[in-house]
Parts: sequence; structure tokens; C-alpha cells
Amino acid sequence: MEKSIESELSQKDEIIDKIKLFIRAGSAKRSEQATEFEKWMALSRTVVERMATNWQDTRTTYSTMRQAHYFSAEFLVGRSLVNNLVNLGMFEDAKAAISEMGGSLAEIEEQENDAALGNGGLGRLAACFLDSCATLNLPVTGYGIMYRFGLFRQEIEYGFQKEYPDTWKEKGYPWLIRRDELRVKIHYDDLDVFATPSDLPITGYGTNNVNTLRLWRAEPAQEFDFNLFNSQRFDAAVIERNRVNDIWRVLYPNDTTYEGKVLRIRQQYFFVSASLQDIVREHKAFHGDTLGNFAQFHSVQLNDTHPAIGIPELMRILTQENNMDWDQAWLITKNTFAYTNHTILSEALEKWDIGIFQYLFKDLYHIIERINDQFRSEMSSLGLAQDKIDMLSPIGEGKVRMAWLAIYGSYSINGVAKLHTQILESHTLNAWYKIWPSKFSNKTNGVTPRRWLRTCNPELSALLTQLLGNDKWITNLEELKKLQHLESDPAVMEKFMAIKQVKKQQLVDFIYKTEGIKLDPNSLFDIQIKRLHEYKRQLLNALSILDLYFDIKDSPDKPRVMRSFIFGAKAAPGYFRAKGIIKLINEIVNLVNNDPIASKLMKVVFVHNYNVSSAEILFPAADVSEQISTAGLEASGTGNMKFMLNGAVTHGTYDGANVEIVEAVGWDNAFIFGERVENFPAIRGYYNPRWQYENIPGLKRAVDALVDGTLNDQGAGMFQDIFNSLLYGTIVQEADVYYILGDFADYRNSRKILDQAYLDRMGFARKCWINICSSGVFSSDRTIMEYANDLWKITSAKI
Ligand code: 26W
Repeated sequence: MEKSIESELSQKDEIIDKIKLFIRAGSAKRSEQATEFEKWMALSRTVVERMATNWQDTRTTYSTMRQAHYFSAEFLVGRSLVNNLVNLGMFEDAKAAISEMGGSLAEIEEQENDAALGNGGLGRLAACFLDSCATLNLPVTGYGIMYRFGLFRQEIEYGFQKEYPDTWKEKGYPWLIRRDELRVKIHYDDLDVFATPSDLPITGYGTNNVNTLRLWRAEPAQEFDFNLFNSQRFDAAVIERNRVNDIWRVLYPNDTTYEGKVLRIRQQYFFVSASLQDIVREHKAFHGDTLGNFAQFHSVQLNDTHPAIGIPELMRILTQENNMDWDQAWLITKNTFAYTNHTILSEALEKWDIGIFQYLFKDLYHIIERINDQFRSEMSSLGLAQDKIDMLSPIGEGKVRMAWLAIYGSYSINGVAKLHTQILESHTLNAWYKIWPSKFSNKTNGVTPRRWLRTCNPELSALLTQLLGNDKWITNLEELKKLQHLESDPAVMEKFMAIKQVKKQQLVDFIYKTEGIKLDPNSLFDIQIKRLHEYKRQLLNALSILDLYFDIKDSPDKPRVMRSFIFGAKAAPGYFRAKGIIKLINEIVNLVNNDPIASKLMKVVFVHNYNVSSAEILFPAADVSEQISTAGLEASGTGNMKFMLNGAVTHGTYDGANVEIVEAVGWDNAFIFGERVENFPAIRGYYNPRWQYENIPGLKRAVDALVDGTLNDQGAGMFQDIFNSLLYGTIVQEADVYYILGDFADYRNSRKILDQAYLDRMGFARKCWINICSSGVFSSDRTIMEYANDLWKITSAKI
């Protein structure tokens, strides 16, 4: 619908009035006196006010329908303001309103802290999914924990990672709305607490529907104990309160290494029990006092095993609180839950000591025991051997195996990319796959084109919209396919390259501001941004950079493509070797950038505190996307899709969703190297990285730089540890388990091929363009439609 000039003026004027109102009410000031932060607060409230009625109406509309609930310990949401302004079609008017008030929207935007309630891929996927559900008008609610401190803030001090608390909402956070009236009680054997929800609105693009992310905080179930207080035992009273606050204090900064911490399972039970109680209460409110039809109306997706304790908890709610008989309750439970696996790394598999369960919730443990017994007798009657049953049962070796429990208690199990699902079916979960093949399916991940193209790259978005004659691609990314033929139109390619240049310049400015390093926007931007983990092989990238450095020192006059290598990564605070790799990269930064000769041909940058907001600047500026995990170990990857969407080519192994990226763009438009997953079993038998070290030209020099004084970890022992891990291994681990030296030569070679491709300016632009136009399948809208149709069986409803 065409808007008239008057109505556009009036939306802008209305925004100005509201901002002024919220500044007066919130800060008791005239708007001219407001700080940037107060303006951000007021504009955000303006947006919340605008969608409030729609939000309520959406909940009402969904309440009687079949719904899905996305249970996740992590939601890596990032900022909300601009995303919501774009989704609600308010961006231009808000920008005009702010500038009429003498400010700048860009500056106000910078006031917002990221909601970093997640570690990495799994948490960001959850956030993309919510965006797609809202955009598709699907009745899906997210449930999680309102961590007081999100993922730590990373500083680099003398090259080392330092962690600081992320105080994202201490000064006020207008996007979270408290719902005190919905609090529920959570019982542990040693503690009772209240769970109180706050709701975060999830807007969709071009729809009035507003979905909900419901996040729980813990509060004392008893009022402050005045007896303790009056008997001078103030400390005891405070300690009790701390035990409650501990539950939602902090997000565990681990991904892929599981820790058997009592507090973590307390957190898991806390949000899962609260969420199930919430769903049950609403169910009864709209369907009468019966739960017999619960599974007809609800599906609960478990984002990995972190919320898998929901399976015994729903059994407890049904059998103990609602007197349902066991068999009926089991049928309902099994038809309610669906489990997504996000990694095959065995160190990530949650296995909890049964002692923890017996201490925290005896009752629930008895239920798990009964589930376990039932599983064993079912398998017996299927004729499975005892030792096999021992291996597969939810309880074993003194532990509750959460993945085993999730598989048994769910109607669906899915992997997150074709290759990953294949590996699950044929190896990791093969025994269960043989028992219930039809429970298994693949749902390849996706990313939201709203945040990861429309909002973070308005320049490219405008070009795509102009070329297509409409902006339908924003909600139907497959539309971009129609632009692929323009690869042969030099004028379009020039426009695309000009936009890439603008985005590179923006990143140059950002990096100069945050890291003090000046990059040349005409150099090739080669970016690896993701959590730091050995299997992701940032170390392979680092060694190849060292090799290039030495090569330049040897022959400084050889003609070369000028390169900027950019890293961003957080390491789990207790992951010593990952922190060593961060230190190593930072030492390489100093070595290279301070070298008068090398620094003319290459630069290296470590962008500290990599998060969603810096990602929004980094992805659009890349020429090359580094996706170099050891084949078979990256379940999917989603950063690879964000690069593709913004027109970077993948430089990667044949792993995770890279396989499907190649399938979409063709072998000419991606740079794939390295050993394939199917070859590893044989290689493992004879692989000795010392051979590569001794025989591959230049490799010894690069590896030795770790320990020969070229690079210095200031006595921390980190580089020696890395060196040893590559060549000798440890008591618990063989040498180079991630095959870094094994893939080195091929990696270096494919970097050379990439350089050649980059020299052909137009040819390279074409490859990037084809990546953009082929990215349709990687929209999280596609992924969510598959979940909705195949697993959740839900339909959309517009308010
Ligand atoms: C218990 C500690 C812990 C915490 C988080 C173990 C495992 C996790 C996650 C499963 C790790 C994770 O984020 N996995 C990533 O999930 C993404 C979304 O599916 C995939 O794209 C990544 O490949 C996968 O590593």
C-alpha cells in the first residue's frame, strides 16, 4: 500500500511526541537535556508501545491453536532497536524524527547492549528461529533463562584473553517486560524458589504478529527472613538470598565442553519446570481442566539436551500433580518432545552423576529410574542383548545420560545439516537409529535474512530490491535466484563491488576505532569469526599466516595479493589451549604488523569481544569466509551462511553445511580443500604429524616459531603446549587429533588458488554474486517451515 506524504509525516511526528513523552516520564527531563542513553530508552519504549496491543492479540490468537515451544538454555539475541524498527517499517521515520530532534539514530543505536544470552552457534540459531517464526506468523514461543550476566565481555591484555562480567541490563533494559502475575514455584529438595518471567517481544518482518521470548528469573519463595535478621544473623539471611540469585546469575561460558556443575542442572531444571508449568496453566485456561489432549496442542523442541530434564518433569506434572496414569502420561510426553542434536563431539554430551539428581530432586530421579526400567524391558522384548541395553539405557555407569534420555523420550531426533545427520544415523546414534529409523530426520540450519542482510547490509539490500523491482526477497530469499544472470552484467557487478568497498571501509573504520590498526580496504579481507575451539582450527589459519610471513621475508619482491587476515573469537575461560591460540594470534598480530616489509603486504587483526553487533559489521565486509573445521566435526555452521548471504566466497573443508553451500553455488564458486570425513578412519591408523612437520616445505619453520623465540607467550607455557599437542600429543590425547598439519599443505595451496581468483576482479565479483543469489535455501524461514510442517505440525495465524 502506498503511504501518503501526510501519513508519513504523521508517523514521524508521532514518534517525536512519544520520544519526548518517554523522556519526560522516564528521566524527568526536557528532551534537549536527555543523554544518548535516555534517548535510546525513550525510542525503544516508543517501539514497545507501538506493538503492545498487537503483542497481546497475538498471544490470544495463538492460545487456542496447536503451538510449539522452543526450549533453549541460550538465546543470543543481540540488539533489538534497529531490528524492530526495520521489521515494523518505522526505520526511516525514526531516523527522521531523531535527526529533527538534533540527534543521530546511528549514535543512539550504539547505546544498546547486546542481549548475549548465549555462547555461539546454538544460541544464535535459536534467535534466528524466533525471528522466522514471528515473520511466518507461526505460534511458537521461546523459553529460557534471563541471565543477569550474559556471555562475558572479552578484553585482550598483553595478548591474553581477560573476562569481565557483561552487565547488559544493569542500567535498564526496555525490551523486557516483567510478568509478575505469572510466577510459578520451583521445588528442589534443598530449596524452594519462585520463577518469574519477563517477556521479550519478537517482531516479524511486515506482519502485525508479535511473538514472545519468555525468560525466567528466580526469586525467594519466602519473604526475607526477619528472624535471622533480628537475631543479628544478617549474613545467613543474605546467604539464602544469594543461593536464589545464583540460579539466574550467569550464563555458563562453555560450549562443547560439558561440566557437571550442580548449579548448571539447577538452572536447567529451573527454566524447564517453570516453562512446562506455564504451558500447562495456559492449556488448562483455554482447554478446560484436562491434560489428556496436551500433546495434541503442544510440541516442545529441545535445543540440544540442556532442557532434556523436561521429559521426567512433564511426567511428574502429569502423574503426580494431575493424577494421570503412567502409561497415558508417557504416551503424551513422548508425543510432546522433539530433540535437536547440535554436535557429535563426545565431550559435549551431558552425563550427570546420579548423586546430583538424588540430592536436588529425589522424586524426579525416581521418575527417571522408572523411565529407565521401562526402556530396558521394552528393549528386552525387542530381543536386544543385555550389554547392548546397558549401553543404550538412560541411566548407566552411575550417570543420567541426557542424550539417551532425550532420544527415548522424544518423537523426533534431528541433526542440523545433511552430513551431520548422516553421521548421527550411521555412527554416533546408530544404535537408536536402527531401533527407530523413522524418528530421525535432517533439518539443515538457516539464518534470518532480516538481521543478516536487510539490517546489517542496507546498501546491498537496496541494490537487490532495485534490481528485482520489489523487496519480496526479504521474506522469500529464493527470489534472489532471479538475479543470478546479472553476473554477466558488468554494470551490476561494478555496483556490487562498490558496495563491498563501502562495507570494507566501514569495517576499516570500526577496526581502527576498536583495535587501533589501519587496514587497506583494497586488500583481500579474509575473515574467521567464531568461538575458539581446536576443531574449528584457527590454529591452521594462524600457521598458514606465519608461513606467508616467512615467505615474504624470504622473497619480498615476489608479486602478491595484499591480504588482511581478521579473527574474532572468545574462548571458554577454562579452556587453556584455546586461550593459548588467542595469545598466539595476538603475538602474530604484533610480529606481522610491526614488520616494515611484511606489513606492506599483509596485516593481521584480532577483533576483541566478538559478538552479534560486531558480527553485523564483519560479515558484510568479507571477501573470503574461513570455514576450516576438521571434516566431520562442525555439525553445520551458520556463520558460513551469513558470509554467503553478504557475498563472500567460502574457503573451507567439506564439512557441515559447507557441503550444502557447494551444492548450491557449484564447485567453481567455493574453495574447498582438505581431507574428507570418510578417509579419517583409515588415516588415523598411520597418521604421524611428524612426517608433515619434517617434510612439507616451510611447515617446520612455522611450527617452530611457537617455541624458538620468534613468538613469546611471556612464560605462560601456552605455545609449548600447542607445539606439543601438534607433534607429540599428551597422555590423554594423540598428536594433532584435529589434523592441522595433515591439511596444512592443501590449505596453503588453496589460499594460493584464491589469490589468483581474486586478481581477476570481475571474475571474483561474479563468484560472490552467485553466492548471494544461491543463498535462498539458507534462510531460517526455510528451516522453520520444515520444523513446522514435518515435526511440529503447526499452521500460521495472522492477527
Ligand atoms: C554442555 C556444554 C555445551 C554447550 C553448548 C555443549 C554443547 C553446546 C552446543 C551444542 C554447541 C553449539 O553451539 N553447537 C553448534 O550448533 C550450531 C547450531 O546448530 C551449529 O551450526 C554448529 O556447527 C555447532 O557447533
